[in-house]
Amino acid sequence: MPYETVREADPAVADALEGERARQNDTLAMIASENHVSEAVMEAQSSELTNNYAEGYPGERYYGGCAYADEVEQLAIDRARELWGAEHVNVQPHSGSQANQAVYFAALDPGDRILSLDLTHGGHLSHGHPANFAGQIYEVEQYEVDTETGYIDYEGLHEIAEAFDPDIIVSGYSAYPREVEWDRIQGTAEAVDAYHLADIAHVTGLVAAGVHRSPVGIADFVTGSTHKTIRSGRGGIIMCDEEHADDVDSAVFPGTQGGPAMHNIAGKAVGFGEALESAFEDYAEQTVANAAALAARLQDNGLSPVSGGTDTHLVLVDLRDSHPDTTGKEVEAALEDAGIVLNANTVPGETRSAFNPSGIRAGTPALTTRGFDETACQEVADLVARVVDAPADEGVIADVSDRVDDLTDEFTLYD
Ligand code: DSN
Repeated sequence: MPYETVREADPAVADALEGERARQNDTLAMIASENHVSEAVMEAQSSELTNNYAEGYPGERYYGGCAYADEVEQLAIDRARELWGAEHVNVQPHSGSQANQAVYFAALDPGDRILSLDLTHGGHLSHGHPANFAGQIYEVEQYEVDTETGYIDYEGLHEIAEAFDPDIIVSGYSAYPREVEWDRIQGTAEAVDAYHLADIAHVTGLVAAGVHRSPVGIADFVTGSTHKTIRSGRGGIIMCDEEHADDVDSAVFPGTQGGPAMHNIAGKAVGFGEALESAFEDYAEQTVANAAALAARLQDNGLSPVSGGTDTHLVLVDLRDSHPDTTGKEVEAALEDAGIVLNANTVPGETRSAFNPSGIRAGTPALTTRGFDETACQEVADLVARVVDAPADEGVIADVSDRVDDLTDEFTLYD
Protein backbone atom coordinates (compact mmCIF):
# COMPACT_ATOMS: atom_id res chain seq x y z
CA MET A 1 0.00 0.00 0.00
CA PRO A 2 1.52 3.38 -0.93
CA TYR A 3 0.07 5.35 1.99
CA GLU A 4 -0.90 4.55 5.56
CA THR A 5 -2.95 7.58 6.47
CA VAL A 6 -5.37 9.99 4.84
CA ARG A 7 -2.95 12.78 5.80
CA GLU A 8 -0.17 11.16 3.71
CA ALA A 9 -2.44 10.18 0.83
CA ASP A 10 -4.63 13.20 0.52
CA PRO A 11 -3.92 16.32 2.59
CA ALA A 12 -6.96 18.15 1.21
CA VAL A 13 -9.35 15.47 2.46
CA ALA A 14 -7.37 15.13 5.71
CA ASP A 15 -7.79 18.86 6.33
CA ALA A 16 -11.53 18.60 5.81
CA LEU A 17 -11.79 15.56 8.11
CA GLU A 18 -9.83 17.33 10.83
CA GLY A 19 -11.97 20.40 10.34
CA GLU A 20 -15.10 18.32 10.78
CA ARG A 21 -13.80 16.69 13.96
CA ALA A 22 -12.98 20.13 15.37
CA ARG A 23 -16.36 21.47 14.28
CA GLN A 24 -18.19 18.66 16.10
CA ASN A 25 -16.04 19.08 19.21
CA ASP A 26 -16.43 22.85 19.30
CA THR A 27 -20.12 23.34 18.49
CA LEU A 28 -23.41 22.16 19.95
CA ALA A 29 -25.08 19.69 17.56
CA MET A 30 -28.83 20.19 17.93
CA ILE A 31 -30.01 18.79 14.60
CA ALA A 32 -32.63 16.37 15.88
CA SER A 33 -31.62 13.63 13.43
CA GLU A 34 -27.93 13.72 14.37
CA ASN A 35 -25.91 12.12 17.12
CA HIS A 36 -22.26 11.39 17.93
CA VAL A 37 -21.42 7.69 17.61
CA SER A 38 -18.74 6.07 19.74
CA GLU A 39 -15.15 5.66 18.57
CA ALA A 40 -15.91 1.90 18.44
CA VAL A 41 -18.76 2.41 15.97
CA MET A 42 -16.52 4.65 13.85
CA GLU A 43 -13.73 2.07 13.91
CA ALA A 44 -16.13 -0.65 12.74
CA GLN A 45 -17.43 1.60 9.97
CA SER A 46 -13.94 2.23 8.65
CA SER A 47 -12.98 -1.47 8.74
CA GLU A 48 -11.88 -3.80 5.93
CA LEU A 49 -15.51 -4.86 5.49
CA THR A 50 -15.81 -1.83 3.19
CA ASN A 51 -14.01 -4.02 0.61
CA ASN A 52 -16.42 -6.91 0.78
CA TYR A 53 -19.24 -7.78 -1.65
CA ALA A 54 -21.80 -9.75 0.32
CA GLU A 55 -24.83 -9.82 -1.97
CA GLY A 56 -27.44 -12.05 -0.39
CA TYR A 57 -27.95 -12.82 3.29
CA PRO A 58 -25.95 -14.66 5.98
CA GLY A 59 -25.34 -18.24 4.82
CA GLU A 60 -26.81 -17.52 1.36
CA ARG A 61 -24.35 -15.21 -0.43
CA TYR A 62 -23.76 -14.88 -4.14
CA TYR A 63 -19.98 -14.46 -3.68
CA GLY A 64 -17.29 -16.24 -1.71
CA GLY A 65 -15.27 -14.69 1.11
CA CYS A 66 -18.28 -13.81 3.25
CA ALA A 67 -17.61 -15.80 6.45
CA TYR A 68 -16.90 -12.71 8.56
CA ALA A 69 -19.56 -10.66 6.81
CA ASP A 70 -22.01 -13.40 7.81
CA GLU A 71 -20.86 -13.22 11.44
CA VAL A 72 -21.19 -9.45 11.57
CA GLU A 73 -24.56 -9.28 9.83
CA GLN A 74 -25.98 -12.05 12.03
CA LEU A 75 -24.80 -10.20 15.14
CA ALA A 76 -26.51 -7.03 13.92
CA ILE A 77 -29.73 -8.95 13.19
CA ASP A 78 -29.75 -10.80 16.52
CA ARG A 79 -29.06 -7.63 18.51
CA ALA A 80 -31.74 -5.69 16.62
CA ARG A 81 -34.29 -8.44 17.28
CA GLU A 82 -33.45 -8.25 20.97
CA LEU A 83 -33.56 -4.44 21.05
CA TRP A 84 -36.89 -3.98 19.30
CA GLY A 85 -38.52 -7.40 19.81
CA ALA A 86 -39.13 -7.94 16.11
CA GLU A 87 -39.71 -11.37 14.55
CA HIS A 88 -37.72 -10.49 11.43
CA VAL A 89 -35.08 -7.82 10.83
CA ASN A 90 -33.27 -6.72 7.69
CA VAL A 91 -30.20 -4.58 8.47
CA GLN A 92 -29.09 -3.97 4.88
CA PRO A 93 -30.96 -0.80 3.81
CA HIS A 94 -28.40 1.89 3.03
CA SER A 95 -30.63 4.54 4.66
CA GLY A 96 -34.06 5.11 6.14
CA SER A 97 -35.36 6.26 2.76
CA GLN A 98 -34.04 3.05 1.15
CA ALA A 99 -35.81 1.07 3.87
CA ASN A 100 -39.09 2.81 3.02
CA GLN A 101 -38.50 2.25 -0.68
CA ALA A 102 -38.03 -1.47 -0.08
CA VAL A 103 -41.24 -1.71 1.96
CA TYR A 104 -43.20 0.01 -0.81
CA PHE A 105 -41.61 -2.38 -3.31
CA ALA A 106 -42.57 -5.36 -1.12
CA ALA A 107 -46.13 -4.26 -0.36
CA LEU A 108 -47.35 -2.11 -3.25
CA ASP A 109 -47.67 -2.06 -7.03
CA PRO A 110 -46.96 1.11 -9.02
CA GLY A 111 -50.03 3.33 -8.89
CA ASP A 112 -51.14 2.04 -5.48
CA ARG A 113 -52.20 4.51 -2.82
CA ILE A 114 -50.15 5.90 0.06
CA LEU A 115 -51.71 7.94 2.88
CA SER A 116 -49.06 9.86 4.84
CA LEU A 117 -48.45 13.01 6.88
CA ASP A 118 -47.86 16.23 4.94
CA LEU A 119 -44.16 17.22 4.88
CA THR A 120 -44.88 20.67 6.29
CA HIS A 121 -46.71 19.05 9.21
CA GLY A 122 -43.71 16.87 10.10
CA GLY A 123 -43.71 14.09 7.49
CA HIS A 124 -40.79 12.91 5.36
CA LEU A 125 -39.92 13.21 1.67
CA SER A 126 -39.92 9.43 1.22
CA HIS A 127 -43.49 9.23 2.52
CA GLY A 128 -44.79 10.52 -0.81
CA HIS A 129 -43.61 14.06 -1.54
CA PRO A 130 -43.98 14.92 -5.24
CA ALA A 131 -40.21 15.54 -5.51
CA ASN A 132 -39.48 12.00 -4.25
CA PHE A 133 -39.87 8.71 -6.15
CA ALA A 134 -42.69 7.77 -3.76
CA GLY A 135 -44.73 10.77 -4.85
CA GLN A 136 -44.21 9.93 -8.50
CA ILE A 137 -44.74 6.17 -8.58
CA TYR A 138 -47.68 6.01 -6.17
CA GLU A 139 -50.87 8.01 -5.70
CA VAL A 140 -50.52 10.00 -2.49
CA GLU A 141 -53.02 11.61 -0.13
CA GLN A 142 -51.92 13.35 3.04
CA TYR A 143 -53.20 13.86 6.56
CA GLU A 144 -52.19 16.67 8.90
CA VAL A 145 -51.72 17.63 12.51
CA ASP A 146 -54.40 19.73 14.18
CA THR A 147 -52.93 23.23 13.76
CA GLU A 148 -54.54 24.35 17.05
CA THR A 149 -53.00 21.61 19.20
CA GLY A 150 -50.02 20.44 17.12
CA TYR A 151 -51.06 16.80 17.68
CA ILE A 152 -51.83 14.31 14.89
CA ASP A 153 -55.46 14.68 13.88
CA TYR A 154 -56.27 10.98 14.28
CA GLU A 155 -59.96 11.47 13.53
CA GLY A 156 -59.17 13.47 10.39
CA LEU A 157 -56.74 10.73 9.36
CA HIS A 158 -59.51 8.14 9.77
CA GLU A 159 -61.96 10.18 7.67
CA ILE A 160 -59.40 10.71 4.90
CA ALA A 161 -58.56 7.00 4.95
CA GLU A 162 -62.21 6.05 4.52
CA ALA A 163 -62.56 8.42 1.57
CA PHE A 164 -59.18 7.69 -0.08
CA ASP A 165 -59.05 3.90 0.47
CA PRO A 166 -55.22 3.70 0.74
CA ASP A 167 -53.17 0.54 0.21
CA ILE A 168 -50.73 1.65 2.91
CA ILE A 169 -50.83 4.22 5.71
CA VAL A 170 -47.49 5.67 6.77
CA SER A 171 -46.94 6.82 10.33
CA GLY A 172 -43.74 7.96 12.07
CA TYR A 173 -42.36 11.42 11.42
CA SER A 174 -39.37 13.74 11.08
CA ALA A 175 -40.56 16.84 12.91
CA TYR A 176 -43.29 15.68 15.28
CA PRO A 177 -42.54 16.26 18.97
CA ARG A 178 -45.29 14.09 20.47
CA GLU A 179 -45.54 10.36 21.11
CA VAL A 180 -47.29 8.59 18.23
CA GLU A 181 -50.34 6.46 18.99
CA TRP A 182 -49.47 3.60 16.66
CA ASP A 183 -52.46 1.51 17.74
CA ARG A 184 -54.94 4.21 16.67
CA ILE A 185 -53.39 4.38 13.22
CA GLN A 186 -53.33 0.58 13.05
CA GLY A 187 -57.06 0.62 13.86
CA THR A 188 -57.65 2.89 10.88
CA ALA A 189 -55.42 0.75 8.65
CA GLU A 190 -57.41 -2.35 9.59
CA ALA A 191 -60.72 -0.54 9.07
CA VAL A 192 -59.78 0.33 5.47
CA ASP A 193 -57.85 -2.90 4.81
CA ALA A 194 -54.53 -1.10 4.29
CA TYR A 195 -51.02 -2.01 5.35
CA HIS A 196 -49.44 0.14 8.05
CA LEU A 197 -45.80 1.25 7.78
CA ALA A 198 -44.44 2.87 10.94
CA ASP A 199 -41.24 4.81 10.18
CA ILE A 200 -39.48 5.19 13.54
CA ALA A 201 -36.33 6.76 12.05
CA HIS A 202 -36.23 9.54 14.64
CA VAL A 203 -37.27 7.54 17.68
CA THR A 204 -35.46 4.22 17.12
CA GLY A 205 -33.40 4.68 20.28
CA LEU A 206 -36.35 5.89 22.36
CA VAL A 207 -38.42 2.88 21.28
CA ALA A 208 -35.54 0.46 21.94
CA ALA A 209 -35.11 1.90 25.43
CA GLY A 210 -38.85 1.81 26.17
CA VAL A 211 -39.24 5.57 26.57
CA HIS A 212 -41.53 5.81 23.52
CA ARG A 213 -44.22 3.21 22.83
CA SER A 214 -43.32 0.69 20.13
CA PRO A 215 -45.11 -0.06 16.85
CA VAL A 216 -43.32 -3.43 16.55
CA GLY A 217 -45.98 -6.14 16.62
CA ILE A 218 -48.65 -3.54 15.79
CA ALA A 219 -47.76 -2.14 12.35
CA ASP A 220 -47.13 -4.51 9.43
CA PHE A 221 -43.78 -2.92 8.68
CA VAL A 222 -41.45 -0.83 10.85
CA THR A 223 -38.57 1.05 9.26
CA GLY A 224 -35.93 3.26 10.73
CA SER A 225 -32.51 4.74 10.38
CA THR A 226 -29.75 3.52 12.65
CA HIS A 227 -27.66 6.62 13.32
CA LYS A 228 -30.14 8.95 15.03
CA THR A 229 -31.36 8.32 18.58
CA ILE A 230 -30.11 4.69 18.45
CA ARG A 231 -26.57 6.06 17.87
CA SER A 232 -25.18 3.16 15.81
CA GLY A 233 -23.62 2.76 12.36
CA ARG A 234 -25.14 4.80 9.57
CA GLY A 235 -27.97 3.32 7.53
CA GLY A 236 -31.45 1.87 7.66
CA ILE A 237 -33.35 -1.10 9.05
CA ILE A 238 -36.65 -2.89 8.40
CA MET A 239 -38.62 -4.95 10.92
CA CYS A 240 -41.68 -7.09 10.26
CA ASP A 241 -43.43 -10.32 11.19
CA GLU A 242 -42.28 -13.60 9.62
CA GLU A 243 -45.17 -13.51 7.14
CA HIS A 244 -43.56 -10.54 5.35
CA ALA A 245 -39.92 -11.61 5.82
CA ASP A 246 -39.27 -13.08 2.38
CA ASP A 247 -40.99 -10.19 0.59
CA VAL A 248 -38.98 -7.63 2.56
CA ASP A 249 -35.66 -9.40 2.07
CA SER A 250 -36.11 -9.78 -1.66
CA ALA A 251 -37.33 -6.16 -1.93
CA VAL A 252 -34.06 -4.98 -0.35
CA PHE A 253 -31.87 -7.34 -2.36
CA PRO A 254 -32.16 -7.79 -5.30
CA GLY A 255 -35.24 -5.55 -5.49
CA THR A 256 -33.83 -2.13 -4.70
CA GLN A 257 -30.17 -2.52 -3.66
CA GLY A 258 -27.02 -4.35 -4.68
CA GLY A 259 -24.29 -5.30 -2.25
CA PRO A 260 -24.84 -4.31 1.37
CA ALA A 261 -22.51 -1.73 2.97
CA MET A 262 -20.95 -4.32 5.28
CA HIS A 263 -18.76 -1.77 7.07
CA ASN A 264 -21.88 0.16 8.05
CA ILE A 265 -23.57 -3.07 9.12
CA ALA A 266 -20.55 -3.66 11.38
CA GLY A 267 -21.17 -0.18 12.83
CA LYS A 268 -24.83 -1.10 13.33
CA ALA A 269 -23.82 -4.30 15.16
CA VAL A 270 -21.47 -2.41 17.48
CA GLY A 271 -23.99 0.37 18.14
CA PHE A 272 -26.81 -2.11 18.78
CA GLY A 273 -24.53 -3.90 21.24
CA GLU A 274 -23.94 -0.61 23.04
CA ALA A 275 -27.69 0.06 23.09
CA LEU A 276 -28.31 -3.30 24.77
CA GLU A 277 -26.30 -2.14 27.78
CA SER A 278 -28.36 -0.73 30.64
CA ALA A 279 -26.64 2.67 30.36
CA PHE A 280 -28.45 3.22 27.07
CA GLU A 281 -31.81 3.33 28.85
CA ASP A 282 -30.45 6.12 31.05
CA TYR A 283 -29.22 7.89 27.93
CA ALA A 284 -32.63 7.68 26.22
CA GLU A 285 -34.46 8.85 29.36
CA GLN A 286 -32.05 11.76 29.74
CA THR A 287 -32.47 12.68 26.06
CA VAL A 288 -36.23 13.03 26.54
CA ALA A 289 -35.87 14.86 29.89
CA ASN A 290 -33.42 17.25 28.24
CA ALA A 291 -35.81 17.97 25.37
CA ALA A 292 -38.62 18.65 27.84
CA ALA A 293 -36.37 21.05 29.78
CA LEU A 294 -35.31 22.74 26.54
CA ALA A 295 -38.92 23.18 25.38
CA ALA A 296 -40.12 24.52 28.74
CA ARG A 297 -37.28 27.05 28.98
CA LEU A 298 -37.76 28.20 25.37
CA GLN A 299 -41.40 28.79 26.31
CA ASP A 300 -40.33 30.73 29.44
CA ASN A 301 -38.30 32.90 27.07
CA GLY A 302 -41.42 33.73 25.06
CA LEU A 303 -41.01 31.24 22.22
CA SER A 304 -43.75 28.88 21.02
CA PRO A 305 -42.95 25.16 20.83
CA VAL A 306 -45.46 23.46 18.53
CA SER A 307 -47.93 21.44 20.66
CA GLY A 308 -46.68 23.30 23.74
CA GLY A 309 -43.76 20.98 24.41
CA THR A 310 -42.44 17.54 23.60
CA ASP A 311 -42.60 13.86 24.57
CA THR A 312 -39.53 12.98 22.53
CA HIS A 313 -36.03 14.13 21.67
CA LEU A 314 -37.08 17.11 19.58
CA VAL A 315 -38.66 20.53 19.87
CA LEU A 316 -40.26 22.37 16.96
CA VAL A 317 -40.56 26.12 17.47
CA ASP A 318 -43.03 28.20 15.48
CA LEU A 319 -41.52 31.70 15.27
CA ARG A 320 -44.61 33.35 13.82
CA ASP A 321 -46.27 34.27 17.13
CA SER A 322 -43.24 35.55 18.98
CA HIS A 323 -41.06 36.82 16.09
CA PRO A 324 -43.29 37.32 13.02
CA ASP A 325 -40.57 39.11 11.05
CA THR A 326 -37.84 36.54 11.70
CA THR A 327 -37.45 33.43 9.54
CA GLY A 328 -36.09 30.03 10.51
CA LYS A 329 -33.21 30.38 8.07
CA GLU A 330 -32.07 33.66 9.64
CA VAL A 331 -32.09 32.04 13.06
CA GLU A 332 -30.31 28.91 11.78
CA ALA A 333 -27.51 31.05 10.29
CA ALA A 334 -27.13 33.30 13.35
CA LEU A 335 -27.05 30.31 15.71
CA GLU A 336 -24.43 28.59 13.59
CA ASP A 337 -22.29 31.72 13.85
CA ALA A 338 -22.64 31.38 17.61
CA GLY A 339 -21.71 27.68 17.55
CA ILE A 340 -25.19 26.16 17.90
CA VAL A 341 -26.18 24.00 14.94
CA LEU A 342 -29.84 23.25 14.28
CA ASN A 343 -32.10 23.53 11.27
CA ALA A 344 -34.81 25.80 9.96
CA ASN A 345 -38.00 23.78 9.62
CA THR A 346 -41.49 24.11 8.28
CA VAL A 347 -44.27 24.27 10.85
CA PRO A 348 -47.90 23.12 10.64
CA GLY A 349 -49.85 25.62 8.56
CA GLU A 350 -46.61 26.94 7.05
CA THR A 351 -46.96 30.31 5.32
CA ARG A 352 -43.39 30.66 4.02
CA SER A 353 -41.32 28.43 1.71
CA ALA A 354 -39.72 25.12 2.68
CA PHE A 355 -36.30 26.69 2.07
CA ASN A 356 -36.91 29.66 4.33
CA PRO A 357 -39.63 28.46 6.68
CA SER A 358 -41.20 29.85 9.85
CA GLY A 359 -39.72 27.49 12.40
CA ILE A 360 -36.65 25.89 13.86
CA ARG A 361 -36.23 22.26 14.95
CA ALA A 362 -33.90 21.39 17.81
CA GLY A 363 -32.97 18.01 19.25
CA THR A 364 -31.14 16.74 22.31
CA PRO A 365 -29.68 13.33 21.22
CA ALA A 366 -26.19 14.68 20.52
CA LEU A 367 -26.08 17.06 23.50
CA THR A 368 -27.10 14.18 25.77
CA THR A 369 -24.36 11.99 24.31
CA ARG A 370 -21.79 14.58 25.37
CA GLY A 371 -23.23 14.68 28.89
CA PHE A 372 -25.71 17.54 28.98
CA ASP A 373 -28.38 17.38 31.68
CA GLU A 374 -31.58 19.41 32.13
CA THR A 375 -29.76 22.37 33.71
CA ALA A 376 -27.30 22.59 30.84
CA CYS A 377 -30.16 22.32 28.34
CA GLN A 378 -32.01 25.14 30.08
CA GLU A 379 -28.94 27.29 29.61
CA VAL A 380 -28.80 26.30 25.93
CA ALA A 381 -32.46 27.35 25.63
CA ASP A 382 -31.53 30.76 27.05
CA LEU A 383 -28.69 31.06 24.53
CA VAL A 384 -30.96 30.06 21.63
CA ALA A 385 -33.60 32.56 22.77
CA ARG A 386 -31.04 35.38 22.95
CA VAL A 387 -30.04 34.75 19.35
CA VAL A 388 -33.65 34.45 18.17
CA ASP A 389 -34.32 37.84 19.76
CA ALA A 390 -31.35 39.48 18.02
CA PRO A 391 -30.08 37.40 15.08
CA ALA A 392 -28.24 40.37 13.55
CA ASP A 393 -26.58 41.59 16.77
CA GLU A 394 -22.87 40.76 16.57
CA GLY A 395 -22.38 41.45 20.27
CA VAL A 396 -25.02 38.88 21.19
CA ILE A 397 -23.54 36.32 18.77
CA ALA A 398 -20.08 36.88 20.29
CA ASP A 399 -21.39 36.51 23.87
CA VAL A 400 -23.28 33.33 23.04
CA SER A 401 -20.29 31.97 21.16
CA ASP A 402 -18.07 32.50 24.24
CA ARG A 403 -20.52 30.60 26.40
CA VAL A 404 -20.73 27.78 23.80
CA ASP A 405 -16.93 27.54 24.02
CA ASP A 406 -17.19 27.09 27.79
CA LEU A 407 -19.86 24.42 27.41
CA THR A 408 -17.95 22.44 24.76
CA ASP A 409 -14.84 22.58 26.98
CA GLU A 410 -16.87 21.30 29.92
CA PHE A 411 -18.73 18.57 27.99
CA THR A 412 -15.96 17.07 25.87
CA LEU A 413 -16.53 14.80 22.89
CA TYR A 414 -13.85 13.19 20.68
CA ASP A 415 -10.14 13.21 21.60
N1 DSN B 1 -33.32 14.37 6.99
C1 DSN B 1 -33.60 13.65 8.21
C2 DSN B 1 -34.05 14.58 9.27
O1 DSN B 1 -33.36 15.52 9.54
O2 DSN B 1 -35.09 14.38 9.89
C3 DSN B 1 -34.54 12.54 8.03
O3 DSN B 1 -34.13 11.71 7.00
